[in-house]
Amino acid sequence: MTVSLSRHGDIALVRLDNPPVNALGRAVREGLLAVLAETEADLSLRAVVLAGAGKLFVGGADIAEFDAPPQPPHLPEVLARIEAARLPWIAALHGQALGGGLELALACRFRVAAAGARFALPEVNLGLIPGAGGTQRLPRLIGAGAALEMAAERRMVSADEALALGLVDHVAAGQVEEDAVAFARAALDRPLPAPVGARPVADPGAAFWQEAAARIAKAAKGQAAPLAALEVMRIGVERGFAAGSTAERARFLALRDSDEAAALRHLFFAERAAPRPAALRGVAPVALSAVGVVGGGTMGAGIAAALRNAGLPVVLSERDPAALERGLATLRGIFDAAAKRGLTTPEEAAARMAGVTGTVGLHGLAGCDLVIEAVFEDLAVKREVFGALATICAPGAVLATNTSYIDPRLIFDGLAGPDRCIGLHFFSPAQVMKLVEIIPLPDTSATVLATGFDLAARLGKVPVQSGICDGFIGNRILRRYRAEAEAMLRDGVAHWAIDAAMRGFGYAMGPFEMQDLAGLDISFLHREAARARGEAVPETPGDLLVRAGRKGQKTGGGWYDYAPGDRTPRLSDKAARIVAPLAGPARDMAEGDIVARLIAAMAAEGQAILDEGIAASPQDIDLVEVHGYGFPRIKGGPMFLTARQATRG
Ligand code: T1G
Repeated sequence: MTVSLSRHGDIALVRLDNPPVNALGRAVREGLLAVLAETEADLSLRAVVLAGAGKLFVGGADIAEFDAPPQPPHLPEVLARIEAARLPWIAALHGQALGGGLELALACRFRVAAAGARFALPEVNLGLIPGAGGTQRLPRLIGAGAALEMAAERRMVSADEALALGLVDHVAAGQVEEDAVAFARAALDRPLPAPVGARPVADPGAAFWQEAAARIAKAAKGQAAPLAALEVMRIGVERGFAAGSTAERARFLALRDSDEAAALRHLFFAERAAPRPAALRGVAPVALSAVGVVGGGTMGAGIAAALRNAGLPVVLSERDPAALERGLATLRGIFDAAAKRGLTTPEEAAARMAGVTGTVGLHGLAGCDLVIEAVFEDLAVKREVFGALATICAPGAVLATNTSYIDPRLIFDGLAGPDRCIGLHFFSPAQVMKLVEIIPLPDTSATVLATGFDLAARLGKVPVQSGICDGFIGNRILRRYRAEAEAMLRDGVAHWAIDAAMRGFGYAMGPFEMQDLAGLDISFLHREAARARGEAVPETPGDLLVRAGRKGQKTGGGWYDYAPGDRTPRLSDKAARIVAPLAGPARDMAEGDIVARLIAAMAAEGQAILDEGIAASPQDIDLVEVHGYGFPRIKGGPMFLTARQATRG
């Protein structure tokens, strides 16, 4: 029963039970109307307490409904009828009340929160605004300033903050339902406050709205929803609840149909499906009590930091005391920087560092349940490490390589216990980047694969399983992206025009700026190694630049020039002269055409990756691009964007 009704004397108790998050789907909305009618008709009742079953009150409207037209009864109408009811409703709020769940609580006459309850309007994360009165009722309870922080700026408030703000009327000492019933009885002995929607709201004035608009627009980074929330809230404050509600509904419906909201919904569900592949349902991972990391360079230290941030003890191994000291210093620097930025406290930073044991050589890793290798990208070096680990670590210890492009089958070839070997490809900086490509080998056991996914989930990362091919999923698509960009160069399109187009699309930087940041010599060495193997690898503009000593930012110039200590790319006549032999006669290309051609190349490579079974779904490819390569989130990913454009014709 999604909406049940019981009676505590003259107080009705309505309980929502729609696992897993009591989303306000159609059945719940119909159920609410049914119990509303029943309680209104029951003259023995004096009030209604509304609660949620399970771990939280309500997680919001049912997002899964948004890909289809809205179905009645519509949430704003259901809430308006609750608000106007003869009987006052009292919301008993535990866990979280999010989005439509908070809006439901706002339609009640009172709100009682369990200690530890939290409240937010996260619709902007989905490219939406609150669509059921949140932008109108909230300012009438807590003022426009705090309401705007919640509706447009992702502010979440605790039960105590909510009490201080006036968002809730009482914080329960005990069981929230019982407290709410007692609260209802006491409230009935006093004159009732007006329904929230009928309460007055102070207008903070034009200067407030202008300053807030500038602040929100800057933070929105091209997203439409946050500013829309401000605009409809302002209408409601300046012109009244009815006008504001009409404006809110119109803007909500328009955003609900937008490409941006569809993209963010696509990622919302993809991100929740990623840590739980169906094939691993019911497979228990290896219990991890200590994790070893081999290599204290940028990647190794980042991985160690991510492990510590998740509370896992780490043994960091390096080949000699000096290298170990450098690795530990890098790791300490990561924690200290997080404390300096206020992401953690200095005490927490020290505790995270205290959970790291440094060791020279590999024997100190003997007690680890999982060892992640992050040494130099050289097959012989990696093979030597794992050859030793296979004898040092317990037979059931999981051995993982962080290789970004070497075939893991070559790394583990001939090793005892092949079922415990796996690839875990982290992205730098590993303590920040969410993507982990999980690369099983033919013999990798389901338990070890489940351990990879479980580890990614514990680290708060987005795991994507990849088959074995050159570059796995992400670097293979990156190679195709770069090749297409260089093909456009040969067609005469300027590299700075290509970069500008991709920055306009939403990337932090274009493909050539990205090469300057990462260093042109890395892919140059790959091409040279392939040439040395006798493969026919045509000369590229990148080769010409590296041969001329222009490796990117690290040499003060690559595709662009860089002033010392300044990462701002400046157009370089020298670079233009160097690549001229491989560039076609100059021609213009519209930004939209540049973007379309590069996205099409990425999607074509993605389709090939799907056809080869390297990736399991288009969603996985989009997760790789968004969480590993900076694909703009509000565009959804190359596979989503291409499919949506195809349906739009
Ligand atoms: N609708 C539909 N399904 C949802 C859902 C929702 N609102 N929230 C979660 N799920 C599914 C999720 O896909 C997963 O499914 C399962 O529940 C567990 O989720 C009108 C328009 C609530 C904090 O944005 O933040 O209200 O993979 O793994 O870690 O103004 O889910 O198991 O099949 O995340 O315990 C606004 C979104 C909606 C909140 C729980 N609300 N959800 O976290 O579980 S729009 C949100 C969350 C709206 C109104 C507007 C989290 C959570 P499956 P989970 P969790």
